[in-house]
Amino acid sequence: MFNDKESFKQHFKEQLVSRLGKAVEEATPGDVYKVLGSMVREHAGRPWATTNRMYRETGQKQVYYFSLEFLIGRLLGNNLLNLDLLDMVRTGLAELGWDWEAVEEQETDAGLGNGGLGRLAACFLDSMASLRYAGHGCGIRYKYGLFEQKIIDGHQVELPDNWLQRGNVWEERRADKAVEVHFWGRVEIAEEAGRLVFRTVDQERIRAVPYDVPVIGYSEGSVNTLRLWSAESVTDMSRIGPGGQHGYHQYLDYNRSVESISEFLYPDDSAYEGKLLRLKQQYFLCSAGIQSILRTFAKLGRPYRELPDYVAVHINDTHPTLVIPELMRLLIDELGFGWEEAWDITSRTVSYTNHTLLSEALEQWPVGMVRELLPRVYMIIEEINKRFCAMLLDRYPGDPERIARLAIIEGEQIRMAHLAIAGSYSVNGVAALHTELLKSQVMAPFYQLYPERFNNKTNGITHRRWLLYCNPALSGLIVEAIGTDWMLSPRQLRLLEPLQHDASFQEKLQEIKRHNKLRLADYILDKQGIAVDPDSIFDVQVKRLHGYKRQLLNIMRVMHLYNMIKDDPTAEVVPRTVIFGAKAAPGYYLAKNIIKLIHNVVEAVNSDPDVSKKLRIVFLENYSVSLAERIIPAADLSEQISTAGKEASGTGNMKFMLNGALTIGTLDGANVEMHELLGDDNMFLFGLRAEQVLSYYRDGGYAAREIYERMPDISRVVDQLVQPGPFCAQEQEFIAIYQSLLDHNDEFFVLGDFHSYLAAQAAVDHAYVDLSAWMARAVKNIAHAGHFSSDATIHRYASEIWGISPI
Ligand code: 26V
Repeated sequence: MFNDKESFKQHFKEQLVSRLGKAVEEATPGDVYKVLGSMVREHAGRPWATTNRMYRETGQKQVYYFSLEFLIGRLLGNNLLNLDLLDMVRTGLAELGWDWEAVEEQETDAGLGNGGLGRLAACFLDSMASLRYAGHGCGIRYKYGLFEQKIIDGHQVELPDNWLQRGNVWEERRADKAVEVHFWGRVEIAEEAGRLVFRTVDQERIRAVPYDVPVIGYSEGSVNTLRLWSAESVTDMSRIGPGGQHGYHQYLDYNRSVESISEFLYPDDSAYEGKLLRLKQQYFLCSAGIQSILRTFAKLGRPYRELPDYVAVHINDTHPTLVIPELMRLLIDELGFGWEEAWDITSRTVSYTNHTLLSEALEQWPVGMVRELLPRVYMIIEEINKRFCAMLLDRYPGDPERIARLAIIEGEQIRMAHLAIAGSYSVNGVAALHTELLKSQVMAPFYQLYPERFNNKTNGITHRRWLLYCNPALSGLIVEAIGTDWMLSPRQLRLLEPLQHDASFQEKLQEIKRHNKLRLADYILDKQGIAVDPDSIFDVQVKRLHGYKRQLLNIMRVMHLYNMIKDDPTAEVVPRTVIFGAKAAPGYYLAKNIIKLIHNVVEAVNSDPDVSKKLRIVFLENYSVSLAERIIPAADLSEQISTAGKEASGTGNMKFMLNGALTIGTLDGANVEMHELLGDDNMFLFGLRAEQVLSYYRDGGYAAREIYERMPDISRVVDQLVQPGPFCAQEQEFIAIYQSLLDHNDEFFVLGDFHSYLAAQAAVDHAYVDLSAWMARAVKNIAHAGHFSSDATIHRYASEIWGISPI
């Protein structure tokens, strides 16, 4: 049906009628999306089956990437791109009178993630399929994804993201592959044939039903599977729960409680909260996923002790750490293994990635909660801890402090990172600096214990979605210049480097950037009613709102700039459009206060005729994958300004670089590696280094109030947070921010880095005035961005952690 354009058009028209029962003229863009999506899904059916059969028949090692989050966004355009059908379909639709963009916009984002961690999982799926690795995703089919953000009077309001409302053409429900997951109950221990056997009775039974989504690799890649689990009631209602109650009302209660498990994604990526429902989600995913893996493995007819030769289970942060005790439980209780052998199998199967250094995000589950909800799993965790501590006592006799620091259970808490490290064979950080800090600070005693387990895998992004798909004009220019090899080997983008100073190439690049800026400007005008100047610097910070990411530093320099222009309206200012996009966790008060502050500044700046000629501020509502695809190609300047040592890697930084934006940033996360590639001239660095930040935390010596008192430009801005004036209608409106800076000594060094940031911004202005030199830097950035392809990252995971090769 996709052999050529004419047959596509023919087929598409027939399908419109036969699937919808409508005449072609009656079809809406929504109809067109649905029919086209179904056709693409069907087209992928054959290669999907072929991939699966090959995996079955060759028995090659399979990787299962467990993640509570997969932030995949839209699939239609990306799937067509990977199938090499995008151009043909676009033209075919146009000839039938349909506008591709309008059709594409019909697809609701699959927003099953909070931010970087979930998006990384999505990029990895794309790379694994495209490079023909046997790697699959294992996650939850949340009924509601990350909340939709509405801004009302400058405040964030969260609305439910009912992304499945209009159906999902990509998923296949596989009722035949359902498994059961059990909660609560009590463990009965008996002796049978000289060994202890454990049976848990009186449990609540849940049916886990997988919905499979094909992950279509690029250009003859594999079609792997993203398996998303949904919680349902068991079908035989006779024995649904403790005591086997079975009244009608009990059933309805049970039903509601079951469905809540896969109801919504937790929207908090800032502070860990020990919520029972979240623990249920984690165990639900782990148990269903591991059972399904063991079923598939059983069909190979190999002994279970060979599991690590055929299966790798990777956990995306500690959220799926319960795969470790769950695999132990199944091996011991269901398959009859002894402890030692089960432990050997498990810890040679599981590997773990850490994504954060922030102590408030490290997961710890209360012992009481785990013991009640998962009694048998808790027993196993306790035994793991007991044996682990015995080993430590052996190794560090007379050092009880060290043992307490390493223990998995400490006080009444289970430390999930400790369990993840103890029960896996590989622990990796996500950028060089991050991994070094893990080894030297956060996880130092573990690094001393198991140095061979620690390794770095710097994050990456898929250039297919983040260049080929979202910036077709730039892709076209690159093809014109260096051919198409880079599409399969993104490092070949290096071939652009000689064109850095080529005037004609620069000009074309500039034209494309301008075109993308105009497209974004249209969107901004349409959505927010703000007119922006496409010749101004598009200065962009889009990412989750968090103290350490320092959107506050950015908006305070805008306030400062406003003050400068008001003081001297004739001052020379290089025009800027400062663009923000950010969701705040619903319970994160300070973050929400910063969103309100940004909106007040938007009001003050954009409505002031002195200021708004040179400066416009925009806050784009509901930042998401599809919005990122529109914003990033249009950016001139990428704001990556986190407090050094706090951002594990960042991946937005890489997307901007690939699309020819220059970075203003700190030496944090993967910015450090960008700087190594680009040098001082091609990046605007500023601020404290990670060691300085560390030494302030360790030894003190940072005094925010002193800076405030010494620096009139800083105190002026800080005071404007609480005094009625341009940015503050009611007195004390931003007292929380004010206090975080002065009373709590500015945890993230906003004031400490303020002048250094201003200096870097001045260097940006200076650089932008010479557009040709700016474009030369942009070319250099694009030329080096292939380094951050998730293909390269995945090759390293495959060879250095999972031990697999492409087919
Ligand atoms: C934290 C929590 C805390 C407990 C409740 C649920 C929840 C959900 C998500 C998170 C966020 C985990 C950390 C995270 O997203 N890290 C980001 O990972 C990116 C990919 O490695 C990396 O680029 C970012 O720098 C890092 O912040």
